[in-house]
Amino acid sequence: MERGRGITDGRCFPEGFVQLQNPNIELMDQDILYHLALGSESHDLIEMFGDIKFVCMGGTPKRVEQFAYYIMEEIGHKLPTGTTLQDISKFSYRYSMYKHGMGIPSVGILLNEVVKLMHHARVQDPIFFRIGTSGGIGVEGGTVILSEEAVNEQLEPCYELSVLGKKVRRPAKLDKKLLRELKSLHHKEDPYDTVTGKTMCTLDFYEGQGRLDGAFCHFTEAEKMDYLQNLKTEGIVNIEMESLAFAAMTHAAGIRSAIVCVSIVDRLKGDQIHTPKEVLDEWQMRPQQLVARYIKRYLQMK
Ligand code: R2B
Ligand code: URA
Repeated sequence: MERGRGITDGRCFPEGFVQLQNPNIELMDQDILYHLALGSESHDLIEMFGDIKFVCMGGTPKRVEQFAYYIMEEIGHKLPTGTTLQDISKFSYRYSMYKHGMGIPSVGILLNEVVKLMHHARVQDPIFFRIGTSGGIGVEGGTVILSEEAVNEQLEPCYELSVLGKKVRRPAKLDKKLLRELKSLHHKEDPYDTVTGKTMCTLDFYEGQGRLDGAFCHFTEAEKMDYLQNLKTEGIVNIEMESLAFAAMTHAAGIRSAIVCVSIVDRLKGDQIHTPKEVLDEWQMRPQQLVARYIKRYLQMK
């Protein structure tokens, strides 16, 4: 596969523009990005979004909003008088407030539309980050985890979806250079570890992640521990619910991407999230801090 500008293991497209692998789109009078409430003719997407460099996605509106304020502070970006952060998609800034809900279907819909948005807006070489939470495997709560690759429940680095009733499998690859760069931005003074490893993506939080505390459970604690220990042996460091689609779709679109999650529970020690909210809030800032360091360094080097 050809290598592109700044793309280490994704696809190459001229000038770094995001290309769509769908000939239908160019034939349409207008492409309506329904879930983003945007259209390729109703909005000037190039003017609004053409200068985007980074897309940061998270599951909860609060986390994403917090990140937007945090990164503005970090890079010294001021909103024009009279505008607020909610106006951001109207006034063309470097980043936008995109949240997704929980799980692959939710992030999959959003990624379809955000990738199309990148294409219509003629964004060049964007970098996508997923900032999230996860359950650690032998990794204590508060640890930041950088995904080397996303794997499914069969531990294959492969996103499977049904297209016209047939299973299609796509590689769930993340950018290796970006991972190394992020890893290098961990400071030794940080009061937590930053580790790398494989991330397992599941379709369910409870039985699907081997929890004993869902509404349904038909396995024993010994079976659960056996399962989780085996995951650890296979190099899985955390479990969450979006990484497969995120990795596979950004890779297929030739977009460099990384997944930065914090562990909110060590699954080898328990299932329930006991940690007080204030502590969880502080932990959830950690992936944001790492991504902010990357963005700041990028802006300084420009
Ligand atoms: C992490 O946390 C959520 C479940 O609590 C899910 O969206 C995920 O990937
Ligand atoms: N998110 C998950 O999907 N699993 C966990 O254990 C914690 C957060």
